Amino acid sequence: QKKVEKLISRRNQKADFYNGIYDRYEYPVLTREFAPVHWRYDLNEETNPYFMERLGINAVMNSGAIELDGKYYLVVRVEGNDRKSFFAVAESENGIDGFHFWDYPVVLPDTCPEETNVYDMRLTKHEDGWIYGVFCSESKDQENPDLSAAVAAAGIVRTKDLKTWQRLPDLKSPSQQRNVVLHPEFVNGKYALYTRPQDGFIDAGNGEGIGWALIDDICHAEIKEEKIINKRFYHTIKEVKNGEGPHPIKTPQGWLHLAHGVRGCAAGLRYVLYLYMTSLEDPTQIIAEPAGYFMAPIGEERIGDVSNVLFSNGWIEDDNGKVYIYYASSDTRLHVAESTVSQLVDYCLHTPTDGFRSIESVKRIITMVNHNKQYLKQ
Ligand code: M1P
Repeated sequence: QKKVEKLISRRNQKADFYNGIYDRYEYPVLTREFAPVHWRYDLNEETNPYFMERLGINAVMNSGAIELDGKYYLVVRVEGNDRKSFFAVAESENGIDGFHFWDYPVVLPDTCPEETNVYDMRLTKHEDGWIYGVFCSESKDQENPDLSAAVAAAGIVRTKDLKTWQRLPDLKSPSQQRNVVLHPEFVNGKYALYTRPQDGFIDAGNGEGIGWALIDDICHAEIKEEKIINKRFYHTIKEVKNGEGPHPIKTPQGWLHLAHGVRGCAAGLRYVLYLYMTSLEDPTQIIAEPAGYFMAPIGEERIGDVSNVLFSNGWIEDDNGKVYIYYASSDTRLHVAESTVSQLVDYCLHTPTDGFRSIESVKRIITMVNHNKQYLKQ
């Protein structure tokens, strides 16, 4: 208990990392060691004479994030030793340290008997007054004899207080879906979803990238038309897959998006984070997309259950324009990075786009060097 309390009360500080775009923090905001003792141990000496851990926690990671009445809340993906993920709320006064779990994990209404696993909730405070959570609902693919064959669908819940959750029917979609996110505003009087159509449970296959769909009725959500708004490209950080992170932040210059991109390499899949912007008038139109990644795993972030992965499904913009980005490393632990809306927009609008060829990258550096000559000391 003392060890857990020590972790919770540990003050976090900015790490010695610089790129002018965001600051990293020295310590993860949550690790599996933060899980309450009373989740894991039977505290009765008679029934647990060896004081043995009964319900181990394997990892805490991909978390939805929201600010409510000045407090910072995460709806955390917690994974038990039994491989099952579930959601649990953790709260903090300042968004960078002091995160502690509520006494009980979230109990989602059990409306889908075939559902095996749930994870990666995106939270959206929608203008209709509800807080929505859209998450991946995973089931065994009953039509495929392969024991590992699974189906991913988007589960939808809503709440007013993160305590009582109302479950709505899963999103109806012509394809499997993961990384589905609800846009915070109505568009043409409809709900709008960022989607990620995929052929299989793991493979995006012919799913071309991040999609967009307007939904008539969120209580019976169905994709009737889906438009790909952020495509994958050969020899980029999102060649194999991509997916929307949290819902975009509205800025005077456009909607600011955080997403993950995946590429293959000899070590397996490499997941990095990238930013892009879409138009306020037409959120399906990209207006800026810097080349390459915004954030990639470094140091201890590189190693974990699924190494070489950064993943984010939560960020919070506070009243002063600060942005707290909650990102998980290697499907194992959760960190925070800090920036501002104005830095992130500047990054998007003034970082060169991808030239898709080495020669174009060289040309960009030459332009930079020539521009900088006048500022270099002789
Ligand atoms: O293991 C890395 C990530 O893989 C999946 O993301 P995607 O659907 O884009 O491939 C998810 O299972 C995610 O939770 C996980 O972090």
